[in-house]
Amino acid sequence: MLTGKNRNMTESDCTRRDFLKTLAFGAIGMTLGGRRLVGRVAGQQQPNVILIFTDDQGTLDVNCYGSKDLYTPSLDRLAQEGTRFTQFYAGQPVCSPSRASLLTGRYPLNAGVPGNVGRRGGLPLEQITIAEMLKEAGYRTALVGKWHLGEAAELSPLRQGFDEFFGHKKGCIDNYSHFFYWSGPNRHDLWRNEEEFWADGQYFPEMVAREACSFIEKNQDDPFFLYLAFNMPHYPTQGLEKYRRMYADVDEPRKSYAAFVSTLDEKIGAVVGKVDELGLRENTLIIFLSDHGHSVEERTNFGGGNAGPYRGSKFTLWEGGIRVPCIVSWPGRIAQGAVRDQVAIAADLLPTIADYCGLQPPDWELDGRNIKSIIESSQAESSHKILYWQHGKQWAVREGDWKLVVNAPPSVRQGKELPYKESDKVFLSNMAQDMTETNNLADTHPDIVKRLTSLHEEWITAVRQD
Ligand SMILES: [Ca+2]
Repeated sequence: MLTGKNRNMTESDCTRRDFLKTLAFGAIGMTLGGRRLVGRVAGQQQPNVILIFTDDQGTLDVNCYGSKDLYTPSLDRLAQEGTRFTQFYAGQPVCSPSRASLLTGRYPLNAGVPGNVGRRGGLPLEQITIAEMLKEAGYRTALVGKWHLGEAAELSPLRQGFDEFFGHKKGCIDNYSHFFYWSGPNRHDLWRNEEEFWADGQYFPEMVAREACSFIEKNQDDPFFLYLAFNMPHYPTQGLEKYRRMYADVDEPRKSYAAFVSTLDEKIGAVVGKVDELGLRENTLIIFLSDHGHSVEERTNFGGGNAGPYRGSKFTLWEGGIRVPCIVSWPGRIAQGAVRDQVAIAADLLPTIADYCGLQPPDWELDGRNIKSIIESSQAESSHKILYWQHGKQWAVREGDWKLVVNAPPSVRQGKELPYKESDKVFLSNMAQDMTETNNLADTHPDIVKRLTSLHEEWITAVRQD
């Protein structure tokens, strides 16, 4: 493992950067003079990469995923112009660890972020992010939107490979005052790089889209990486008025949530539209996914998202907590209008992006696997035989079609509480026969429960660093 928890920050940062240099320059024996070509596979063009990460968007909360009541033309079009996954998983059902997993290509525990980050802590500097990988390969990099991986200046996105940062550092903000109101003292939380940025009354989603478009325009002649981490449809659900009107006849909490999803869709459309307008689309890999399932917290009016037949929501390891919409689009390179049913996970995106960008495969320890072959073929084998999750006391293992969920709380399906017995704390499902996790097979298949339990024990022993 690349960890250096006992070193102080400056030393570990240097060590990490030296390591990156060794990795990048040593991998193909090039000299410092060839920086732009470092680590690249000869002759391959470097595409731009836009990674769109949405916040608390439910499993089916894009029309093309099955929510027929939504208006999401931009995401539906992205799916038509790309390949859509039906069994794509988040690393955890909550914001910070899911983000850490996405950016590092590791399980959250291996990325040093086991749970949500508060005023202290964050993504350890020795972790290597997609931004660092691409920056070393000559990309201009930016985070626009939500960070939630450390509030301290020492844990800034600028210390994790991003040349530029515009957005907020905490879990959520009011979209007009840019204050965090949800625990402790109310605090303003809008930043341009490490400078506090005041923009009273300006609608944050519009600012995010504008910043993203401006970054793309500024860097249109050079390869860029844009991590576009929208804070929508996370509460407070403050959709644009035209969408509130559009859903006027829908009941709450769906009404406010849906209006915010359509606002999100519009802003994604504005950014993709900018890529089209500049003629960059055929040289830009666009990836869209949500950070985990929809919220049923009080602050989101106890729901609004749609996980369809799936059980559970945010904070749970049932499918509705971790199965997320995911679309990859690169016209000319990736099949359009295609659907993939193979299992994949957010940590897979780092090595996959590396491959598409013509970089040598990362040779530090990753949990994610390159899924380019799956993106290219519905017949390719899944890159994972086994997947693991840990969220507080909850844990889950998926091995092929078998999924064991332990200590998950009682849950909802389409707003209704599902029956839950004490014995359901150990819940075994066969996903090929019952993706809804309705019938607990633990009693009838104790051998499988035992095998998946030992897989979990081996894994947790290997990853736990405390
Ligand atoms: Ca979230």
